[in-house]
Amino acid sequence: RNLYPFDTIEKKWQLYWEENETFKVEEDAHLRDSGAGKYYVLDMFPYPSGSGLHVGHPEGYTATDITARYKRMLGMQVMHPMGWDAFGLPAEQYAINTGTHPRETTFANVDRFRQQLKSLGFSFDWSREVSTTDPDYYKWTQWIFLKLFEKGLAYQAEVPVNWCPALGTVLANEEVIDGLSERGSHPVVRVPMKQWMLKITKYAERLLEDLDELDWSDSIKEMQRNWIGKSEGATIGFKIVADHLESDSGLDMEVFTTRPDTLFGATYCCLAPENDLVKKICSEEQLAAVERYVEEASKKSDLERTELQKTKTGVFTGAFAVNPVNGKKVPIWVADYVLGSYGSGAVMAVPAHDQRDFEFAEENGLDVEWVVKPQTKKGKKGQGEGEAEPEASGAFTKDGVSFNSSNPSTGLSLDGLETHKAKEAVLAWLEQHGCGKKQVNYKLRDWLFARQRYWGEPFPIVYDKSNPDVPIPLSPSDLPLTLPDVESYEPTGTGESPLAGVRDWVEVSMDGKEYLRETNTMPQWAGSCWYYLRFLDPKNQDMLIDPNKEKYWMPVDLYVGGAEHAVLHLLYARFWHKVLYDIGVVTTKEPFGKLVSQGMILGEVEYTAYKDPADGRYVSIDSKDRDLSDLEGVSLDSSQVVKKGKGYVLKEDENVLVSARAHKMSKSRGNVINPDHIVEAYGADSLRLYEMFMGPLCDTKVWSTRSVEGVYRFLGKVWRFLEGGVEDTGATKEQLQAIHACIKKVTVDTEELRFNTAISAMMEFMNEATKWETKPREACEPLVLMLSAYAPHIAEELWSRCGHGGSLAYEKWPLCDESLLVSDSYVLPVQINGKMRGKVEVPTSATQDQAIEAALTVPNVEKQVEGKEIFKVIFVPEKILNVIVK
Ligand code: ANZ
Repeated sequence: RNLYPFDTIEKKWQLYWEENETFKVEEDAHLRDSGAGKYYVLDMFPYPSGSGLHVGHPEGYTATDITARYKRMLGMQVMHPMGWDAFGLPAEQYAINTGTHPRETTFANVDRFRQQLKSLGFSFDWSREVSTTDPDYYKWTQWIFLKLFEKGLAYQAEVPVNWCPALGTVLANEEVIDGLSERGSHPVVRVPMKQWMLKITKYAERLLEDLDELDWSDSIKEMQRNWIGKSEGATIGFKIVADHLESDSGLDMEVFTTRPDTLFGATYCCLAPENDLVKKICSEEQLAAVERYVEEASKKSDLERTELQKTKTGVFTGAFAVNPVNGKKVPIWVADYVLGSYGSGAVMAVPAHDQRDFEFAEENGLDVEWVVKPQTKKGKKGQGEGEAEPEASGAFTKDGVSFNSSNPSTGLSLDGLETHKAKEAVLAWLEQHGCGKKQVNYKLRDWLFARQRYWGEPFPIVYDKSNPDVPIPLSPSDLPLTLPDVESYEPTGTGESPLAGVRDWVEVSMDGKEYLRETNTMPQWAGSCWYYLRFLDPKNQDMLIDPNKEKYWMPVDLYVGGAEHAVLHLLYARFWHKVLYDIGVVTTKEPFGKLVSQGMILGEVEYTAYKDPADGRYVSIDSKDRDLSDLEGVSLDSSQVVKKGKGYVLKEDENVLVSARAHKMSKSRGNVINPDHIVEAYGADSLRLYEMFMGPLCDTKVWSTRSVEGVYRFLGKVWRFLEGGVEDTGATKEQLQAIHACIKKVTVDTEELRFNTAISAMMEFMNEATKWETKPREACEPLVLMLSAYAPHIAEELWSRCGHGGSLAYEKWPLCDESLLVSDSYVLPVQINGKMRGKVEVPTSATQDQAIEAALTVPNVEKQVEGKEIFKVIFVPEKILNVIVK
């Protein structure tokens, strides 16, 4: 049952926008200078997967589209582009399975995505469409790589990588989950391999500092901060000694610590299994055990190794370390809770003040020495120095006051110093004696920037056949270096990419010399690191972006996308941007000014009731004497349940509480909603409106197809109201007040991305308007204009039915006339002897006497006052009238 002809209308206006290039945008210096300015609103461009759009895509895209349309109507130049992040594993996996070239798969998927996005009426400037897989595009990705290489920010290193034998490739850390590949869940092991790395660590401090000036949510900033993981501490040198080592072996170990103040409490040291020192210092007796341990550790991921709950394991190496502050010899162990890739891969262990060390010491019978105690409150007596040790149930890890920390023979004493003072004192001493220094560390690691895959950007790098260890960059004029066609997409299994098999591509001669090409490709993140720049100048053959265009449009004013990109994509893009800033390609320090993460959309609520298999009776899920796991779950339809309190109960027996849960949409669960079906049944405008009406943009929301009907009915109502156009009659005051209240609310809410409440305001307005006997232009057209940001097709159609030609996309956003909203009366609560007895409307200017007079017209008030004497009156205008009677 169609409430209005959405199908015809939507097709008509989509064609109109396309033919008229309605949303095409160019820089306009005049507009910029006149003060209206530019607005760059960007979506995280999609990976064009084989399954088409899911309802999560239109969530963010509708939000940005509303903003784009709104800003255009404010007179701004709006940049709103779309493109494809199309390199990556799935197309390649598909190629392996079917032999179809990833290029073909990608083209087909992109076509489908483009058509789907167009069917939703997004106001993209399609003339700016880019795909990361287009040689015209990846030419510049390669160009940026050459710059990174030139600046020493791209280098090769032998690093332990995540090798996945089943996929025949190396994976990035983020592609490994609990020791299994993210795609396909195949086991992953750590092996050393020569790899391209990008030196993102060099930018750690700037990436951290510049977060402060960004208009991003605190939670995402915090995630980036944690990922960068700055920690301030010290490196301290310990001499290594052992009977089996020469007395002047010169072997030293450096540890990184954030608590140099606890140095007197170090009772052992630990090396990471990967630390080169392990082999050098190990005694004959311990060798076998140590080797076995190192071998075992190589099979675990860093995550597994550092899990807090797990039992800390380790093996003694047979060697000792000498504590520089007191000359004490402590045993050196190898333990996998120490990571090879952090700090110096070695720690001094202070069991009294570090929980991991504490557990390790307990497990292995090592000493615990307390050297920090809680700060005593000032004025409290009886907690003198060296007093009773803190309870030995765990480490005391907080800051406090040092004790047991002096060495008379060197004159160093930390006793009585607060932690921060103790740190300073011990550091000064260490620096003076040349055995330690201040050190800042970051958790952030350099970025492993190579994949042994076909479907990615080739590196613009060759190797001299006679000197294959030295990478030689191509010249920028050789770009793009395009991907050759290959016979087989199967990974070679040796760690090389399928490109290695294309001999006539791999072997090149230049200036009479023979070279071999690099056969790795770049990871999928590469293309998405800078796409927001190419949109601004997509066809430029001579440079990545024209500096004037960059200056005009950057930075991105609003960037909307999934929270799953909180660290990797957003950190990588910021890193590249800063490099481009340093070489003068961009003029802003940061790419994305404001960032908003949309919430996830979960599948329809699933209801389950529980039955006793013995007697077939339903059991309420809150019944305490039954364990649900003995019961049989029965899926219910939403028509079989009713809401009761906070939960749902069976319709046929309201005592039976059932479980109601929403799950992430997934193919395997069968709860994926295809947006195409919603568009077919209700139209694109309803889908857009529904996705915004579900709840606040950033919240997790639960899909309900039944509720799409609700917004659809609203649009039907608007249609019936205005399909015949408006009337050129004057509007009444009430009508004007209704529309201006609506303008006020919708404007503020749209500005602040509170789209759900903006829609409610338009619905409220319609509830009023349908009661009107006239349809004055002045009071109706503003609704059409505002609605056009949300439901553009129906709005365009109604606009033309209101007698206008062309599109409303560049009409002025309605302005609220505040003077209409200032009310000349208010509702005053009336109390008699402090008890609420009624309410009365009084003029804003009402005096106390006028207020009493008005109050007495309320029967309930009159009754209370009748025959009594008014003893006292308390009148607070706009708030309360309290009459005391006797
Ligand atoms: C001694 C000590 C005493 C420590 C104490 C802490 C408390 P963040 O904040 O994460 O930087 N550490 C150093 N290198 C390590 C490695 N490669 N693998 C595992 N742990 C390592 O933590 C730094 C602290 O983690 C360092 O400070 C060190 O333990 C440990 F009361 O040194 B601490």
